[in-house]
Amino acid sequence: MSDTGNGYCRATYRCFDDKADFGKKAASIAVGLTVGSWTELPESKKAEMEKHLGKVVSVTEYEAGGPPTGERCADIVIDYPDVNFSRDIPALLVTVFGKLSMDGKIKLLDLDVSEGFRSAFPGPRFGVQGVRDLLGVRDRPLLMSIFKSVIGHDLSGLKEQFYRQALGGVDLIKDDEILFENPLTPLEKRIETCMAAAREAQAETGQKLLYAVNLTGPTFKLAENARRAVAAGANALLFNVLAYGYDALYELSRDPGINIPIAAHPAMAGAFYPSPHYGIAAPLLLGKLMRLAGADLVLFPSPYGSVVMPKEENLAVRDALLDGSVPGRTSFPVPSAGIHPGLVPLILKDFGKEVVVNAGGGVHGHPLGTAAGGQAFRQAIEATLNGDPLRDAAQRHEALRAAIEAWGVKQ
Ligand code: 1AE
Repeated sequence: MSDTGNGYCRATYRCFDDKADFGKKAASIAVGLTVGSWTELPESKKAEMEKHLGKVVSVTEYEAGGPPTGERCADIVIDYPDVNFSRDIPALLVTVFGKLSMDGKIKLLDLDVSEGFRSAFPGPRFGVQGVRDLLGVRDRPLLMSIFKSVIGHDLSGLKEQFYRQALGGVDLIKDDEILFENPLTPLEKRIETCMAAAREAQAETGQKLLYAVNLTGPTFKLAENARRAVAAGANALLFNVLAYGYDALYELSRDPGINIPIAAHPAMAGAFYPSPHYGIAAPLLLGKLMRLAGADLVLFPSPYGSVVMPKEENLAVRDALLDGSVPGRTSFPVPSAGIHPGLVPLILKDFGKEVVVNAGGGVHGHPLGTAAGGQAFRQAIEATLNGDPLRDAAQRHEALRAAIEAWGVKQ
């Protein structure tokens, strides 16, 4: 998120309308979301209220038949004075897109916060470098696998599944986001069991591993539950950010008692970003705001797999998470959903080394089993980094060969 640096936070919208005067629309947003009314104010009052008034920065119109959807629309940029809102993400969002989100066809495309606003946000505690340091892996993309078939399973079933994933050489294992507090695998027991499996696997593989346990429960209990998780030996958290709100992530990420990385899950993101007409654009929703709120890793649908996000948007999410010109640590991009080893060359081509390759079905659905699933991914990553076509590498690696036979290779 670039900074405006001048005491204003800048919002960019795309507004669709067949007939509207977009200049007037922009002016009514700038006034309506700040001082309420302007022309009716006496001159003496205007001087007093000036510092609270939103400013229209630009209005760029597209006539019908033009980009981006063929409908008549305009990109409207408005600056909002910091003095109007407190330094928290809910206040910012309610100011720039509270009532406005319900006022016709309008989408929030982007936000650039002021230096003053940003100064309240330390950002990710670990970020890309911190996660790499914890794992001791610096020279390759990371590999994460996702627990599957967890509901209704007990601790021994979970332990077995964890161990097999770990044996495959993954760097991180995340809970399924739909695994909540439950009598069969309660939080502390789950952590103790899985971390014991991680130690057993480490004795075999020599590899460190982060287990992102799903942090759940009522909002006001999250911090307490996270501290319980840390006390039980958790070394990472998974968090459904959009269900709770960015502010919950912000509070967790800066809590001194919760000093482990947090992976943000994108559950519910589809209610916000896919429409061209409504909602919040993916690079802001899953990129800038997640990083600002303190996510160390951010999962989002990839352009390759089963829950598809257009590639241009995907790469913009990546850029928002990794942009080195933005103050604070970078967040690891985790393009996800429907990922299998045959997609690794595409992922690395688009994301380079700073990416977490993440798969559930692509690990557990491997024809030779879960451990072979992880191995196939590691083999695919190594081959791609060495410039080896996957089909050539598959001649030397049984796990990769079986994966390619099952899922193919995508160019
Ligand atoms: C976009 C989130 C992906 C996710 O959480 C998940 O569980 C993916 O599973 P697979 O890899 O599609 O089986």
